[in-house]
Parts: sequence; structure tokens; C-alpha cells
Amino acid sequence: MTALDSLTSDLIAAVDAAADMTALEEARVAALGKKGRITALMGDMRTLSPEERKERGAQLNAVKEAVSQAIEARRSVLKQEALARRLEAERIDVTLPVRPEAQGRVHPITQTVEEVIAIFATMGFTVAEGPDIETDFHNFTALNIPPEHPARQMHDTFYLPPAADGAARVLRTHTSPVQIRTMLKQKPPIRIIAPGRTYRSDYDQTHTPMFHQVEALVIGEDIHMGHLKGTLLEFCRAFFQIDDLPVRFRPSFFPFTEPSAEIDIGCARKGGELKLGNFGDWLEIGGSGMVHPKVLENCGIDSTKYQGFAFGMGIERMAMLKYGIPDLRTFFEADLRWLKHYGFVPLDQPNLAQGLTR
Ligand code: 2NM
Repeated sequence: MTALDSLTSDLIAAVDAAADMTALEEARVAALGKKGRITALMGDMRTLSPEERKERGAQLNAVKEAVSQAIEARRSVLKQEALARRLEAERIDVTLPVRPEAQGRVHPITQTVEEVIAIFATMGFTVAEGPDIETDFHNFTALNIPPEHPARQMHDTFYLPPAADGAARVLRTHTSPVQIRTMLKQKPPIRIIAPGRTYRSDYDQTHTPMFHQVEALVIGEDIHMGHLKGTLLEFCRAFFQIDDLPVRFRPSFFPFTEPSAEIDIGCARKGGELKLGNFGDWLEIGGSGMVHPKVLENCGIDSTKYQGFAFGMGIERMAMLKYGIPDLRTFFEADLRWLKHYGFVPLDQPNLAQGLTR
């Protein structure tokens, strides 16, 4: 073996022994760098004759080529090893369930409104909406509420600065203006519910200045009180999920309905506990009646041809009764511990990590 062969195998052995990219670079510099072994031998060729230089040059180029190839081969192996190590170290188990991130909850008001909508939808009702800021006309006048009625007092209603045309504006005190707007723009037959926010200047144990109502309106040529009773009976039993829940209609008065009736459901009261069902006692959950002919006429509906019923209920009250929430004011305190306790888990959405497994 010539000295050159021996040098070549030493240099290649050093390259193959390099444990990482730094060691490989050191081996490359030792062989091919400015002061490397092969570079030095190339420099020595200055002293040779042209013929000798040609032969020696070819030999040295072959060595250079062999070492360069060894370096590239080693670099490739080291790169593969580094990648394999990273893949192992940074391994991700895509089959693991998602982390238990804090999950939001559906507010009991939202849940209750959605349940109410779902039940009335099965009875052919659609949902109507209107503005929270109403005109005095839609909120009071069209509903046959007289100017001297206590509900119109500054003390009970939030009045806003009048509109540009001078019309008095209020935060709606019920969702009835939505029914008025519907009757003004839609011909009978009408079958709607109007859930939404309502406002009254009141704050104590059982009243908050903002609360929620759902009202219903049905107008047709031969709608009568039997339809009102049947609709409410079916609704109350479906909502409270009590098949034999009694529903009672107790004579009452509203300016916008004639006749009018309070809606009571069966319950039992003992020792501060309240239980819904057929137990002999009664609990008021809303108001109702046949829409007053004046209200129909105010909305351009011929009261000699059409009749209808309407009713209204408080969403908070319904949620408290159904879900055993004792204190009204907690609904609006935005306490996340309360929401975690009384809130609802949203419908599971298809999830890339979990599919439909839950
Ligand atoms: C209630 C009770 C009784 C009612 C009446 C109307 C309208 F617009 F048709 F006249 N909407 N809602 C009504 C009737 C509401 O809530 C306790």
C-alpha cells in the first residue's frame, strides 16, 4: 500500500468516525481545508516536472474525490440520524384525546328559549323578532294601553330621548310590540312566538330591570279560546315534561285581550319546597287572552272576520321552575361558577381529533 493509499484510508476513517456535523466539518478541514493534508500535497506539486505533476495531480484528484464522496455519504447518514432522533423526541400521539380545555356553557336563559322555540316549532309557530328600542305607539298605544295606565309611568318604563320625528321611544316593556309589528305587515293567518329581552324599571328579589319573555300570537278566521287552552296545555306539559300537569285558566284583565286569563299550573308547596304536578295547589306562570278587537283594528285587521289568541310568559320564571334555580338575580351576575353549575353543555360538534366518539 502506497503512502497515498494509507493517507486516503486514514482520512476516510476519520470522516466515517465523525459522530456529528461538527466532527465531520473538522475531518473535512483536516483533509481539504486551506491547511489540510490533501491541500498541502497539492501545493507540493510545484516542485515536480510537468509529467510527474500530471500523474501526481490525477492521483491527488482521485483521493480528493474519494474523501469528498465519503464526506457527503457521512453527512447524509448524520442528517438521517438527526431527523430520526427529532422524530422520536418530538413524537405526537394523534390518537390522544384533546386536552381538557375550559368548556363554555349555554346560559339557562338561552337553553330555555331554545326549548320553547323547539316545542312551538312542532306546533307550526315561527319566531318573530323586533327592536329592543320601541316607539310608544308599538309598545303601548296599539296595544290599547290607555295614556293614564300605570305601565306608562316614567317610574315603570325606561324612556329614551324622542326620535328625530318627535315620536316617544321606550325600551320595550314586553315583546307584544313584536306581535303588533307582525300584524301590521303580515296578513292572517298568523302563528308566531316572540322571545326576547324586555325592560322595566324594577329591581328587587323577584324583578330585574332586564328580563326575558316569550309571547305567542295566533290569528285566523275561527280561532277561539279552545285553541288557546289546547296550545298552552300541550306546551306546558312538553316544556315541564310532566304528562298529567294540570293547566288552569283564571279570569283576569289586560287592556290588549278580552277575555283575559292568567295561566296557572299544578304544584305542591310544603316546607318552602315547590314541586310541579297534579297536587291540588296552583302557581301562576303567565297571562293570556283573546286579542282585543281594538288591537286587531289598530293593526289593520278586520275584527269581524278574524279572531286570535295571545299569551305571554317570563323566561326566567320558567327556567327557575324547570331547573330549580332559586334566585332570579343570579341570572345576570355573570358568575362563572354559577354558569358552570346551572349552564348546559352545548351539543357536541364533530371534532377532528375525536370524531363523533362522545
Ligand atoms: C300577555 C298576556 C296576554 C299579548 C297580546 C298581544 C297582542 F299583541 F296580540 F295584542 N301580544 N301579547 C298578551 C296577552 C301578552 O303577556 C302576559
